[in-house]
Amino acid sequence: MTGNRWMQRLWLGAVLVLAGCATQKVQTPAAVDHGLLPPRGTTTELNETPQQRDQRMAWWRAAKFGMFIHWGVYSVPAGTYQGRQIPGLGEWIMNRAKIPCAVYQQFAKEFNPVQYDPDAWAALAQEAGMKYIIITAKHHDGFCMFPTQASKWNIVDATPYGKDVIGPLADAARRHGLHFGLYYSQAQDWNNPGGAAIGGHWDKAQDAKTMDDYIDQIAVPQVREILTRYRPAVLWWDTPRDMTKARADKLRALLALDPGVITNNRLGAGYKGDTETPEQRIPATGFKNRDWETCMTINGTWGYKSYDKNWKSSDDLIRKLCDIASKGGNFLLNVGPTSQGIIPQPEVDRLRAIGQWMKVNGEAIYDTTASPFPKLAFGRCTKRVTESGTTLYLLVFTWPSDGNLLLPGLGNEVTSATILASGASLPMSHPADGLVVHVTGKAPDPVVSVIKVKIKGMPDLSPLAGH
Ligand code: H79
Repeated sequence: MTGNRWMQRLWLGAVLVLAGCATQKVQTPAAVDHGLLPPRGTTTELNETPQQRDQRMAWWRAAKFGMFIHWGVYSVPAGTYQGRQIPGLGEWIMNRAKIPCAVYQQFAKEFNPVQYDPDAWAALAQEAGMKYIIITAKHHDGFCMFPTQASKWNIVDATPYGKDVIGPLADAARRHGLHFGLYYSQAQDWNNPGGAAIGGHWDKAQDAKTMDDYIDQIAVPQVREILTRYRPAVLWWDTPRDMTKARADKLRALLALDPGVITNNRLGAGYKGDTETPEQRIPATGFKNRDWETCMTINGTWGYKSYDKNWKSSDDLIRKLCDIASKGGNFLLNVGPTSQGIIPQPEVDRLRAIGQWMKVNGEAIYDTTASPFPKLAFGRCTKRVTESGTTLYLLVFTWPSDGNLLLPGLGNEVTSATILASGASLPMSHPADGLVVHVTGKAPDPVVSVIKVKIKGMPDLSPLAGH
């Protein structure tokens, strides 16, 4: 850390102390220390200008690929309760099997992730080519993976492990140059009384308080804790069941604690947040004027299930990443660690395979925007527009048997076409129906080969494009 940065920190510290003493109001944006993160803007979505919003979203838009981590007490039963394999998502086991609160809480006594190695997780994300990590601070079972003053139902007070796992991962992520975000299930809570439950409560302990009590006594204080303690770059809400405007407003007001934070569209009460969040699916097209992120599992569950072997192939995942990037979105790909603190090997293997591809071809993914073409016979495309022109990255899923990669309707003057991996130049021709890049032999990459095409100006497509 440079001397300058220390001075800045000292100054920030002084402001924080003064702000804390003088008033109970939230800190001014200037008082927010982002650690190793770049500045995340200075104002909330309520009153920011489009330019400020672009600045706040810039790192996220460039990142394209992130790691989702679903980790909690549900990794102890790992999909099995009373000898029965419970269908559905691993993290939903308490709800699906209607496990009484007192019984479910016993699982915490077996949550002891002594093999947890946050640096290894961050290194794995980095090796995969991911640029951010988002971990479940609290899922629908209400269990906090961080110490909290609001409830004893947390990793420090309720498990033999007895230590925070969020802070060490935040530090490790930042050491590896990754942005760090938190998932917080704000409405559903099946253990802290008064929390919502999709399908309704099944244990009278859940009725001991109202949902307003739950929001005031659990959700609001805990979101305040995580925003101030870990400074997440993303706050990922989920399942806004029974979120009235009054309830949502109390949580939304907390975002002023870190106005640079990026939130999704799942707070509730009609708040749009910053990002659309298609879950387990890739939309047919991107979203008009909206940032978006597909979140997806590698097998069929978010939280660890010992017997779910329904693994997507690494080839499939690489193509999904390309598909998403070609539509202007981000890919938030999940891992579900065990109660020992281990990311299952099939997930590690797939992330490494994606990383191998990204090491060679990442230029075609990071900091790109959506394809200008509605449809391409050979695969997908991304683009990067700069003052000196546009680079198109052709993501070739199907290597053409006739050797022709047609960009329908593209009228621009072309500067060059190369194979990204080797730099080899490729001949081109410009027939009436678009631009054709000519390739020979077999695909340079067995999964997705990338051709880099530089053109002058912005893509200029005739009305015939895509027809
Ligand atoms: O955290 C992961 C999921 O647990 C969470 N979002 C991702 C990121 C999620 N919670 N709810 N849902 C997604 C959608 C709700 C699905 C439901 Fe069901 C259908 C609830 C009841 C019926 C799935 C099937 C869960 C129980 C049965």
